[in-house]
Amino acid sequence: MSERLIFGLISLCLMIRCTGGNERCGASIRGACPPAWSQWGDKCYKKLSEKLPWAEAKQECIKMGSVLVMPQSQEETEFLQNNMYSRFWINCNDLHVEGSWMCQDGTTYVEYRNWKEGEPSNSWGKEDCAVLSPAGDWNDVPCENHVPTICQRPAPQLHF
Ligand SMILES: [Ca+2]
Ligand SMILES: [Ca+2]
Repeated sequence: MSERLIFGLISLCLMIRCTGGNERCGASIRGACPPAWSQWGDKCYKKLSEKLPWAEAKQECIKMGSVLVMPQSQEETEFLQNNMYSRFWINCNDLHVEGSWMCQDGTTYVEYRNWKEGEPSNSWGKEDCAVLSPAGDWNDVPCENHVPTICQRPAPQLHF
């Protein structure tokens, strides 16, 4: 049975149990992440066990019905560093136009930037993918580097 199906069945059971005006019940279900996913706010996160090149990392997340992580605040970054990895790929690249960085939360363009001083440096003319460094700020590195990966997906929203 797929993870999605199991989660769907759990949600359905909870939904049936929670009919009948139990308000606390409804509130506790909203935003629950699937098993093996960690929650922060309205997002769910999962780390991959393998270090991967950027394009493969992005693809692996899509295979799991998620996207490559794109933290948009210091608070979110701290949660990820404390609970997942201290260093990981983020969904930012300048592969299409050198120096023009595209950061995306799924398909939504993200304005937030947190480059380390002196970055992005495009060192040796071949740094087109962004890594969140242990200090919490960003650096551009070669996309073929093998780096830890975190995937994200929205927390399911169940309305009663
Ligand atoms: Ca570049
Ligand atoms: Ca760099």
